[in-house]
Amino acid sequence: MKTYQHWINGAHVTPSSSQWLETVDPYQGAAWARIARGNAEDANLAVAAARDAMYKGPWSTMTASQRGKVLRRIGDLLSDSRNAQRLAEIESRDNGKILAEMQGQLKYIPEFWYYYAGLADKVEGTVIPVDKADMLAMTLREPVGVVAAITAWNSPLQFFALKCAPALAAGCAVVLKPSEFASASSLEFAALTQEAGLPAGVINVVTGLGQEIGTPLVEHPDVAKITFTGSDRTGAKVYEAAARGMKRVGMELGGKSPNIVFADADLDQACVGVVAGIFGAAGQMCTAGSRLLVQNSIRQKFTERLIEMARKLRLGDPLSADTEIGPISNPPQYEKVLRYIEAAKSEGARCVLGGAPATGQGLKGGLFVQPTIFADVTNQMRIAQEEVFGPVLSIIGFESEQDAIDIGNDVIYGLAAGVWTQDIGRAIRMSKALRAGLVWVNTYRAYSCMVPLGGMKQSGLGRESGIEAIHEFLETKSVMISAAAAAPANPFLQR
Ligand code: TXE
Repeated sequence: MKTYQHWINGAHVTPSSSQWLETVDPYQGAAWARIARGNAEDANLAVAAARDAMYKGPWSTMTASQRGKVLRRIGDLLSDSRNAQRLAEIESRDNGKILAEMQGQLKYIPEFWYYYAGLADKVEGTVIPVDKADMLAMTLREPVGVVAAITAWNSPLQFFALKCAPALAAGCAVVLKPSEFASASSLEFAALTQEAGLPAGVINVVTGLGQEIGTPLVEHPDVAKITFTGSDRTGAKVYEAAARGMKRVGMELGGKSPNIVFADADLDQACVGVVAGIFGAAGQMCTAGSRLLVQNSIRQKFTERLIEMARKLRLGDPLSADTEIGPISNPPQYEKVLRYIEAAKSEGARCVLGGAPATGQGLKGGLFVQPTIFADVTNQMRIAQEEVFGPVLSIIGFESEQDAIDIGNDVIYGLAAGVWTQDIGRAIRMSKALRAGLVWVNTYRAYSCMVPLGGMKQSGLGRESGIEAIHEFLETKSVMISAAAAAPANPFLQR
């Protein structure tokens, strides 16, 4: 069994507890590696390494252009097909995401590094035409400080890029704690960044349980900013702890995104978009289009079409090229998905596809759930309000555009939304009316390193991707310089 230590200050480091956690392959249903079970002592070590790298080491004296070049080389290393394939296989094995999707993701992840490499030396302050005589006033944009990045298990390498690329471009150093369910790819990737010339201590990866090493990281006095991806419940705890230290936070939390199909839509395209939006990654996406709002006049016809397409999805070994849906990533998540299916049935939702664990040939590991569709869902049901994070779709009918807006917005979340219509006016009206951080029209699950993504309402705080993300890791400092030739006559008169 492979053993993964922490990655601190450019070296593999044994956990101070000498304890380890097993990491399970959700397809085989067996442990394939062990990771360090970190604690506060390890957190201290990693934060000290990051602080020293940021304020004393070579990172502190490198120009922004030089930092950008390192980021570019990180992108190059990820573009190397051997590295990409190795990382894709590790992540597939660790969290069950299908290899084809991982390969696609890894083809794109370098773009994040290139984008922020280019942005690193374009961070500019301003000169203010200040209303004081003999004075120069300006703003400097400075790195916020040491960043703690806490991430979830569904897309570890993607989260690594989303958080670390803008943080490093801003000049910060990072301690990343990936999920205890899928830490291997982050550790492997962190070690690879050294080959790109990233100085030791700029990226550190520590592993373990949330309470044992996540909490000490969040509470560490030398951590200035926390960037978190995970559940809204844990996010709220982290937010509270961060508030006590007046730390900056970025939160990428859950969602219950409406995917809204109007009768005037191209129904072929819409059907593919709805299936991809909920059954891609076995529904384990924060942006999953888990509520299908479909106009009543086409509801029956569209539901039949969906069932037809979803029924054919191939479940199986995530490493096999034929597989379209892999297992649920870990046992607690598997149990959670099944609990929601039962809750939906008992609330009166009509199960029109799936609704049970998937068993049979090729599904030996046991963490498979059938693609599941519930019809006759009302927006008050738990299945319509709470994040399942699995391959479970709820269908809700609506009459008018206003109905679609009201139902679409009637959840605590506001991460993403999809709209399918051929009517341009309606597309614009809907894009404006939906309370979501990202609205897709006639597409779903389209992401770009240049387009900000983040939540409204309880889906989070701040934005990842795009130019906005680098500002999340910067602090404004104002500088006022007197050019007066002589001291003021009255020392107490404010200038
Ligand atoms: O998340 P947690 P889990 C949702 C999804 C899923 C649920 C639970 O609904 O069913 O979250 O997943 C660390 N202080 N999403 O249990 O608990 C933890 O170790 C500091 C949505 O994985 O939020 C892990 O690294 N850190 C999501 C990270 O927080 C703590 C993606 C996330 O764990 C901590 C995944 C603490 N007290 C799940 N407790 C999305 N937004 O994409 C835990 N952690």
